[in-house]
Amino acid sequence: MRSILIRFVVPTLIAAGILAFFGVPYVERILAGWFRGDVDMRAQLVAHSMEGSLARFVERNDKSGLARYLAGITTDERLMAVVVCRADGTPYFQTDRTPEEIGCEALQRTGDRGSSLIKLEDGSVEVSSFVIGAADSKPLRALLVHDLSFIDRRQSSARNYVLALAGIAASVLALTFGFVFWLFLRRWVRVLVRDIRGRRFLDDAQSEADSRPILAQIRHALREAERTQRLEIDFHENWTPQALQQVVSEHLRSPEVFIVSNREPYIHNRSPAGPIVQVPASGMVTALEPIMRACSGTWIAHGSGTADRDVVDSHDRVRVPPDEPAYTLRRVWLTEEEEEGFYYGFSNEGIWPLCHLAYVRPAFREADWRQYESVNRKFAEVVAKESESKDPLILVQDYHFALLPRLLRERKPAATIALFWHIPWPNSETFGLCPWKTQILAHMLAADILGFHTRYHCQNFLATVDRFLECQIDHEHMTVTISGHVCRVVPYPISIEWPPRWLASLPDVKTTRDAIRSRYGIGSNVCIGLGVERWDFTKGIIERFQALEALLDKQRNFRERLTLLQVAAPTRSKLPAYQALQSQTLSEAQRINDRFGTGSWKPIVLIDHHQEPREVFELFRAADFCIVNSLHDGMNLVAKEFVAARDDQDGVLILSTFAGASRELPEALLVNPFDVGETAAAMRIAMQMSREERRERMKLMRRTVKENNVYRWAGRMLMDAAQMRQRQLLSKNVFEL
Ligand code: GDG
Repeated sequence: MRSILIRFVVPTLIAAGILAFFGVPYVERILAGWFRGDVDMRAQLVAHSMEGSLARFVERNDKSGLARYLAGITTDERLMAVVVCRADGTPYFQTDRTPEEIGCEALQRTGDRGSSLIKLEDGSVEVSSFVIGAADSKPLRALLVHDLSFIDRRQSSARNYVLALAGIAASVLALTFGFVFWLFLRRWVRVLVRDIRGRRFLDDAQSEADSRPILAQIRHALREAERTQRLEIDFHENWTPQALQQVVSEHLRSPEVFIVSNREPYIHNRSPAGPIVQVPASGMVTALEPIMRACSGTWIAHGSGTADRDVVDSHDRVRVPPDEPAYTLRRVWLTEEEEEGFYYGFSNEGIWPLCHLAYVRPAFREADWRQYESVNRKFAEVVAKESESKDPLILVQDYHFALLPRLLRERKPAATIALFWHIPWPNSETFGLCPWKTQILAHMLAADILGFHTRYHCQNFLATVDRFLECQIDHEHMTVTISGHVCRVVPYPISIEWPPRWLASLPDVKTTRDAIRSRYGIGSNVCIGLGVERWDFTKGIIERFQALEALLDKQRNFRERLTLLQVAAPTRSKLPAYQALQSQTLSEAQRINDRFGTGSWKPIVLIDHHQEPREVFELFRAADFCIVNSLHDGMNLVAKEFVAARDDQDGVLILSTFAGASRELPEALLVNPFDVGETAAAMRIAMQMSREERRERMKLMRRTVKENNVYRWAGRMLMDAAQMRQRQLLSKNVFEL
């Protein structure tokens, strides 16, 4: 109702006021003109009828007769007085009501036959004159004084009438507009509510266009706007932190931005020299850190470092990055039992193997599930407490927080919530193994946006929802409607920052390569194959070793000519599957080195500890080829980082077809990681590839990674979030009316 007042009634009243302000003086001027015209005409008539009689009285010098005659005439309320003047301008006679200010000198203003408006103290008079008697006989002149106060009276009545009329007309108009608009809106509200609830609001409304043309037009306009925005994103070539900042301030209008993840972007660990900061080996952190720098929001994560508690303030907050603070890290503390059940148990022994087809059996334990639920609730509480606005933008990360969207929605109904799933989503049959599948799916669908790396993962998710939940799925627009809430399922291929900031401090490729060779004892005639990952069974490290063994086995001429430099950053080392992988990796590396190694040459150099990001990029620049043969991987950022590191346009990428990155980088040598022979052949081809072909392939891949960098990934997701916010605002406005 308030908006009807603002949009219709107030403007109409303002328009009426303006009309009255300018219209009333105009009407007054017109009326005054008319009345004065009347007075002039009347004066001429009176003069005409008096002329003869006056001449006779003057001729006879009959002043008393003249007085009686004029007294009769001046009883007319509008003819106030008559003054008769001699030829020399002295008064001959004047009637009783002649105003003091009027005398024969007024003749100078009127001339012999004319009139003039004279303002007196208590009103205006019109004075007209005419000649009495023959023109040659020193004639007398008569002045007729007409009272004009009736014009003022009539003007004031006319003004009141005009004002009253304008007021009544404006009120009637405003009420009519308001009423008609209200009737329309009532109808729209019904239609919109139904459509929003039924998720068709922005869907194709072609069939309804005829019956609801206005609504169809709104939909059309919104769809057009969305398409333009999407084109803007898709064809915007130069995605930078500044462009991302612009999206945040212009499209999202700088709301509170939160990222929630298990892994924190900076870990403080104790050391003899005091707390030291570590950047964890995590693709998710690598991708999100630049967004937080751009948005300067709050990142909420599990405080897992040994010195994490030592550096936070009384609210468990610390500003990061430590050397150039740009955003807030809010740490959440977990007990040992919570970490055990939530992180190691349900997340990494349950969901991780469930979602990766690496043939490690998932373990689902009731106690782990309970901890998973309670830690998700704990994080929801922290977000609600940290957020001051009622509609923050919350970007939830990964499979550790599948329950968070609903838990957040219960606490912040107006929030815009996006959950990004960094790992693959399996087919419905596989996901069906999870005993709590329906709870997980229902909680996830409370998000506004669910993001996966590839369309294929989105389709797997929709098929899973279709199989296990009662809901409406629109496959064309990739939306799921459940209990009136619409959730969009969208592919956002994640990426890396461009250019990676670590490159700035590194020397040229040749110098870097020499440094690495001498650091790891690799001869100058030996090719460097590189593997960099968390020490995880999904990454295919053992299969890589087997492929190397097969190559050296079959092609003796490659012995002493190739060394695989393998970074394996320890991760989840408490878990039996990871312990088994670590010892298998160590023994396989040892076995292969023992089998083929000669003198100073070793086929495998295993770096079994965490590297600083700068060291990782040093290795990328030193390698002849980089091998990413994950058995299953949501995206894989190592592949993209290797490409970004090679500004010399050299180096070959071997990439698993089961990594999401293979969809974007077809110029890599694509391999089936389960096919040891094919992977071995790819290593051989990489070593034998001509410089020209390496350059061509690398150029194409660099262009792809540069254009599809992490800012575009974030920009697309944030733009979609902005659209969801616009829709929420629209429907909120509609409900409020
Ligand atoms: C998940 C998904 C998805 C590796 N070793 C060290 C180190 N790293 C860095 C790499 C890279 C990151 O860790 C690994 O990223 P990935 O994408 O390869 O893999 P996940 O950690 O499994 O990430 C994956 C990703 O989320 C993003 O959505 O692509 O599919 O599984 O940045 O350089 N970094 C440091 N020291 C190391 O020793 N500092």
